[in-house]
Amino acid sequence: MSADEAAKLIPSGVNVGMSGFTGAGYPKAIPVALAKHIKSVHDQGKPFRISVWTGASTAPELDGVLAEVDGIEMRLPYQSDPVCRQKINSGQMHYMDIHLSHVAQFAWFGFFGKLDIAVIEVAGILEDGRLIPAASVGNNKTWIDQADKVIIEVNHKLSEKLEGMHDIYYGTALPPNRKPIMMTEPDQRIGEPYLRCPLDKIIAIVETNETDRVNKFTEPDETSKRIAKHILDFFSKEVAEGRLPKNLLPLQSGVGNIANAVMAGLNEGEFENLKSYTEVIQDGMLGMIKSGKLVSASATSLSLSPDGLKELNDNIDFYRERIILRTQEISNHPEIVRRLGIIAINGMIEADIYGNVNSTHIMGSSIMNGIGGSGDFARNGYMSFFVTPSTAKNGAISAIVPMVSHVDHTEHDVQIIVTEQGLADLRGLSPRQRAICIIENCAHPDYKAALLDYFDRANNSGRPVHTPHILSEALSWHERYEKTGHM
Ligand code: 0RQ
Repeated sequence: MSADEAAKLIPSGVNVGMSGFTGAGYPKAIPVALAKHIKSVHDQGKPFRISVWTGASTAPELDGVLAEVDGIEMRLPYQSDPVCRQKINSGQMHYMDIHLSHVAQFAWFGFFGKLDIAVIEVAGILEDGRLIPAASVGNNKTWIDQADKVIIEVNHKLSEKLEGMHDIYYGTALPPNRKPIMMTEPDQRIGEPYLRCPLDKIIAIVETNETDRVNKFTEPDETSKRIAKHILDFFSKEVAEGRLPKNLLPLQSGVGNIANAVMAGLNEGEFENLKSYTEVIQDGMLGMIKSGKLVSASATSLSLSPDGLKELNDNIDFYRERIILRTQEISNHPEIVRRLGIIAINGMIEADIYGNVNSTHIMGSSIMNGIGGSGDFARNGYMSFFVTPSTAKNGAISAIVPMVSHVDHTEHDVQIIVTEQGLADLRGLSPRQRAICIIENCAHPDYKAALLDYFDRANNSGRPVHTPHILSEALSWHERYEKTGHM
C-alpha cells in the first residue's frame, strides 16, 4: 500500500519500534507520511504523539520530521538529529539515553512497556516470508518479535546481494534461563541470514527506492591525524612490550573524523591481519578491507557515504565474504566484548583530571547525542581509549577540566585519554598520578598551568584526600564559560 495509507495504521499514543542505526537502514517513507498525518491532526486542534524506539540515530526523514511536528512523546535509545536535540533540550520531548546493548533486553524484560508496532526497512522478502535485512540490523529482531503489528518497507535501492551478509542470532533467552553465547572469534557466524516474521503480524508493506542519507566522507583534519598518530605509536609500543599481539586485538571505533583518521593511519601502518568487532562500519573500514589490512569486520550497521556505498555495491561479492552485520545486542554484547578482548576507541566531550569522561552533555545540562555503544565497549573491552581535540569552540573551552559537568564513563572504565597534544596512559595509576599524567600529556598549553594550579591547591589543602578537589571551584570553569564565553 502507499506510505500515506500505512502511516494511518499507526494511532496516537503507541510505542513504535523503528529500524535504523547511525543513518543506515531507517524507514524512508512511513515516518515522513506519519509526520504529515500528525500535523493535519494537530491542525484540527487534537493531540497526536507516539514514542519512537530505534537502534540508534536515524536521519532527518525520521527523527527530524517527527520532532519538527512535535509528534514524539518519548525517544530512545540514541539520537543525533539537530531538531530532535532542540526539542529534547527545550523540554518538549522526553529522551532516554541508554547503553545500546541494553535496549533489546530491557524491551524483553518489559521495562519500557509494550511495543505496539514495528516499522522495519528490509532489502527483500523471501517467498516463505523471511526478511532480508537492510544496511543495519539494530534492534529489528526484537522489534519484530515484540510488536503486535509489523509494517515493512522494502527498499529496492538496496542491492539484493546483501542477502547472506547478516547474522541474526535467535539464541538469546531471559534470566534465569540464559546460556553462554558461543562466539569465540569476531568473524564467526552464530545465527541465520534472515529476520523471521510471522506473516499474520504484517499489516502493511510499502515499497521505496531511496538511499540512506549518510554525509559525504571528509578527509581527516590535522588534529584528527595527530590523535591517530598517538594511538598508532602506542599500539607499536604495546606490541613491543608484549601486551598486544602483532595483529592487535579486534577493534571497535566510534563514528566521525577521528575514528576515520585512526583507520586511515592503520591502513598505512605496520599492522597486518587486523579484525574489527564494532557497531558501525564507515568508509575508512571499507578501504582497509579492500587493501587487505582488515581481514574481517563485524558490526550492526553499514553507515556509508554515497562513494562508500558505490564501492560496496560494485564489489559486493568481495565484501559479503568479509563483513557480518549482527543485531546490536550481539555486536555490543558485554560477554562477547570481554571474551574477544576488544580495543575500544570512542569520542568524548570532556574528561576531568582524574579520568572521568563526559560523552553526552554540554555544560552539564544540554544533550548532544547520547552514550551510544561507548559504554558497552569501554567497560568490557581489553583497552579503552577516549579521544577528543584538547579544546572546543576555537579554544574557548578546554576538553580537560577539573571536574566533568556530567559523567558517562567513570574513572574505572577509562584507561587511555588522547588529544592532539598527547596520550595519557592511566593504567596502574592512582588518582593523584592520573591527574599529573592527564594534565601533562593531554591538556592544551593555554590551560595547563591553571589545571596544575587547581590540582596543587586541592592536593595541598591539608585535608585527608584521595581524589583532591576544591568543591567550590570544581565546576567554576563551566560557570565561567557560561558567564563570559571563555573558560
Ligand atoms: O559542536 O559543531 O556546534 O561546534 O560538540 O564535537 O569535535 O565535532 O566531535 O563529532 O566526534 O563528536 C562526543 C559528541 C564528539 C561524539 C561526541 C562540541 C563541538 C561540536 C561535536 P559544534 P566534534 P565529534 C559509536 C560510539 C558518544 C557516543 C559514542 C559522541 C560538537 O563522539 O556523540 O561514543 N559520542 N558512540 O564544538 C562544549 C566541550 C566540547 C563541545 C566538543 N568540551 N564543550 N562543546 N564540543 N567538545 C556510535 C554509536 O554509538 C551509535
